[in-house]
Amino acid sequence: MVIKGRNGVSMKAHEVNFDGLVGPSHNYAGLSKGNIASTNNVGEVSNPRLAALQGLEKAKTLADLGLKQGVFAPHVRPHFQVLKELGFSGSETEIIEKAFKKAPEILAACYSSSAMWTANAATVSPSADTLDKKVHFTPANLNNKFHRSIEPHLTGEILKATFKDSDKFVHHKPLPQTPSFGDEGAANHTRFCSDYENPGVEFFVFGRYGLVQNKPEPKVFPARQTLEASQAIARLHGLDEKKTVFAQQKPGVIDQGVFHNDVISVGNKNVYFYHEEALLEEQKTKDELLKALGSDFHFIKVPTDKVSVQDAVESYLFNSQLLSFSSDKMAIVVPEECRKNNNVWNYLQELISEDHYVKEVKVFDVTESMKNGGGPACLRLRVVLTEDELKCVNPKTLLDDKLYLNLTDWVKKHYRDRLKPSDLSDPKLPTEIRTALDELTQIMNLGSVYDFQKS
Ligand code: SUG
Repeated sequence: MVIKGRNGVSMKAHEVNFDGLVGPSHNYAGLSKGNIASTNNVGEVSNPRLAALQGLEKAKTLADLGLKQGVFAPHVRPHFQVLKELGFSGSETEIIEKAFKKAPEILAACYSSSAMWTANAATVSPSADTLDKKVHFTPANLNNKFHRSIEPHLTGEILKATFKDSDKFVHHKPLPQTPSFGDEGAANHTRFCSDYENPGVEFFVFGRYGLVQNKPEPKVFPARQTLEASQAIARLHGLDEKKTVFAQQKPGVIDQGVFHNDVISVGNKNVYFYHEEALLEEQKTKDELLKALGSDFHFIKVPTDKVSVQDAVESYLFNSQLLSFSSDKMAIVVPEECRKNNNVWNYLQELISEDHYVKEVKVFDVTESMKNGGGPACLRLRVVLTEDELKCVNPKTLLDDKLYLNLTDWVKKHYRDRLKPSDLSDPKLPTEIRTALDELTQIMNLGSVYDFQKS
């Protein structure tokens, strides 16, 4: 049945996955302490062209299967403004030369293509959940890592260029840039619902308290998301307190490499797929979720004796996408690395033969992203939109055959197939990137979203 809202407008809603297009400077700089893949692959030669094509292939395959799929443009790199703010002066060539010589780690951070992991771009609340019945966006401040803390401003601009209509979409500023309000966006946020158009339960998982002392927290690696940040977002978005649940991640698993909750659990509709070690207070959280949703909730708990936390971190089993292909059938989209881990692969076979909802495994090769700790779920931001709201999205950001062809041609024309750390000193690279991105803004009708197009 199609629900009709005010003025007879269709209120049916869809989950639209917006995948981050990998940027032309994708490289392995080992920038993310606590993210084991990033640390382990530091200095390796990357292939930006392959990385971008792998991402597009995943998005297109899912679009061809009938799912709604969008794309977010990459950020421009290097971030010259930040390099200047850090005291590097002169012409752009001189800035690069000096930074490479004196502080290559700063240059690498300012060259990172990390905005590709759009699960960290923002937290999004669909209109069915918010007080003013508009879709709310808050770009994540990402202040735990320098290379990511330089993303929020442009992320906000790209979101505004994609979701323009102020009658339907509300864009908030990122939270204050201080560790107490560390916010990593949708990587620690899940929305449960009986159907996308119905009011849902918004579930925020945090790694530590930002302002309250003497609370459990990890000892080895940083916890990036704070409770205070999650609470602020819930307030800003006008969420119903009775339908909002907060829970802490187990600090010990962060110390084993689970730097975001989406490395240890994933949810879709009324299904929560999670590892036994994911939550500090598992039963309490489940009770709260059940009460808040007030209808059938299906919990799939993966036990440690079948899949260890180490298996989960190596394979990224939980950094999967749980996607609804019909009202009662879901598929789990996993990275190729899941096939290579026997425990995980055996578990997945068991899951699809026994589970009532999850009926299929779809495997994708996103190795280039995985080597920096980003699996299928990191590469997408979920935005639930009614059909009416979907009509107001910039159509050139929604993936169809034509956009896919344009984007793959564009990648093949502009991207290098090899990038090693010393290549970041190449004075030709910034111009190469700007030429590519200038063309992209036309393909995706983004306007002059990049600073270099404004001067
Ligand atoms: O923030 N990696 C990203 C991976 C983000 C994954 N996102 C989610 N789980 N939602 C990060 O750690 C590595 C970049 C480098 O080392 O060059 C990096 O930023």
